[in-house]
Amino acid sequence: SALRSRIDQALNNRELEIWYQPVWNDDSGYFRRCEALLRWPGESISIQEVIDAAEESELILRLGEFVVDEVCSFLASVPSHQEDLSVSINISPVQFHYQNLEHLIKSSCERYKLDPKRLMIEITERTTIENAELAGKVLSALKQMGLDLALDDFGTGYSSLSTLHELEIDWIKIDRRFVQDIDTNQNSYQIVNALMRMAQALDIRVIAEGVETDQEYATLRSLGVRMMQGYYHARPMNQQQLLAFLKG
Ligand code: G
Ligand code: G
Ligand code: MN
Ligand code: NA
Repeated sequence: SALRSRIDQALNNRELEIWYQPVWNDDSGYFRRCEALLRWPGESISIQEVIDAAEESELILRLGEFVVDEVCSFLASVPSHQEDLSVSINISPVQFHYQNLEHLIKSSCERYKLDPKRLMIEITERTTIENAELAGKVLSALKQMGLDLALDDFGTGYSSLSTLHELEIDWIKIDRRFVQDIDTNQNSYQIVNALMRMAQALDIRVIAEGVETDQEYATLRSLGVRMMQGYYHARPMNQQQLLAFLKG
């Protein structure tokens, strides 16, 4: 397709960038974790459309390699006083099928002399359904390397308690849609409340996504949420901006 060939060109010309959105930790009062997010400066097309198009071909594998390489190279270069910074990377379900993720991440960490503990993997419920068995094997290898595992967009799909348990999920990221109307919709409020209790019982940590207002922040705190990611605390930013942001 036309879009796929533009993505192909963008990869060749290194037009794509990785931006980083800091995650707020209410306990420490620090940002020490962030999510890597693909960006295409100068293009108005949404990144979701880019990912969807890339997933129809082997382009998603090249994109995936680019993201891992870029993130490892960045983390290896951060100043020594910020060496506790860690980054989570979104992984497409397609990558589990057609890419040796374990090898990709291991070799990239070796190339940049990076401790794999500084990486986290974000998968969606799609991965746990479409490739359950294969994904389980790969994820368990990655966990042995020291990576943390997060289930993204939580609450929108079909993950069961047994999935969380079997895959040894360390984090769940509560989907933005529940945060968005947590102060106006009793259902959303009760769902987040229930998710928090479940996470505590299973010893899984929680990040709330899409926190935009003071009120949402306060409500989430009252429900015991400690980690938050959203425009209220920080927007996605490029490498230079992130380093300045963390310093300031
Ligand atoms: O940042 P934004 O809201 O535009 O991202 C849109 C979607 O694209 C989100 O679902 C996000 O998870 C996904 N996404 C962003 N960066 C990456 C990436 O590097 N790899 C994959 N597979 N998905 C990404
Ligand atoms: O699917 P995933 O959770 O990986 O995507 C996260 C996306 O959410 C990022 O692409 C980011 O741009 C977007 N995002 C992060 N914080 C906010 C927020 O506070 N509001 C909105 N509307 N989007 C956000
Ligand atoms: Mn994500
Ligand atoms: Na998400």
